[in-house]
Amino acid sequence: MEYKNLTYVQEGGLAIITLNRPKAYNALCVELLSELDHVMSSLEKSREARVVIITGGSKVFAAGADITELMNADTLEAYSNCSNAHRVYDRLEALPFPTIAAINGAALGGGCELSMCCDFRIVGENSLIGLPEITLGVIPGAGGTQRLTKLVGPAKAKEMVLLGVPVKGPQAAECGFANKVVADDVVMDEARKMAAKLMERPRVALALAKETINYAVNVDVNTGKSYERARFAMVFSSADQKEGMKAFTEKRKPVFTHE
Ligand code: CO8
Repeated sequence: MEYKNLTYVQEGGLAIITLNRPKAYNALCVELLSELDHVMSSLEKSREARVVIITGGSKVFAAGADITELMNADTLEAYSNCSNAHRVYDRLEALPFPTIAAINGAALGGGCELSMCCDFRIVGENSLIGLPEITLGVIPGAGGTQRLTKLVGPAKAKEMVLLGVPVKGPQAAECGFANKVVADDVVMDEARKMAAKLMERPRVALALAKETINYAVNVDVNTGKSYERARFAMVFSSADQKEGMKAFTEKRKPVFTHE
């Protein structure tokens, strides 16, 4: 498929998705969302991808849903847009390898929600993060009320959603939204550094650890622990479990094969 609103490149194990709709600040129009959906299909099937970085480039991450497209929606259309966004965003969240949002500039509304489907967020110090939907007379509709609440707690989530005032990079890190805040011009370098470290880790254990933590967010501790037990047992069928533990006892660095 030829993409008009994003680029998708694979550099060895690193897949990089760059939202590319500069005239509309990377607003997530229906076509862009459908291209993202297509990228998810490629990534889910990929034997090569080990880490994904999503960026919007050096100026803006994404300014949310395309307001010009959404403004005349009726209730049924709004419902269907919301379901579609949930579906695509859930696919991103569930990818079986780590994902990093590299955020410069605005990550607002649906853009902020997209970044929350990633495992890590690295933000520039002048980035602008928030869910300003209330100022448009609506509420977040791509998982924001749920994911932001789990990330930063209900009080901060209510502050951000009910007031609709975005925060800058340093505050986003302080409240637990971002993993790291760095100078604007090194956001992508930092994301690449993190990706390189993650690619050294064994693929099977990474996938199972991610899946188990994602599960923890939505269930009680005992249910989560039984899920963990099953995946802990499962990881012992990987070659890297044998290698990782053997290397420790032999006092050497493990050579993981990601099998
Ligand atoms: N939709 C459509 N066009 C947009 C959007 C948007 N969300 N954001 C910016 N643009 C366009 C502007 O209209 C402008 O176009 P033009 O040059 O043709 O006039 C261009 O991008 C640049 O924007 P500004 O002139 O406003 O640039 P500034 O630097 O002054 O401001 C901001 C940048 C702060 C990003 C500002 O544009 C802004 O506040 N944008 C809207 C942010 C917002 O309210 N987002 C929430 C949208 S609603 C939403 O996301 C609900 C999600 C529902 C689920 C569905 C998910 C897909």
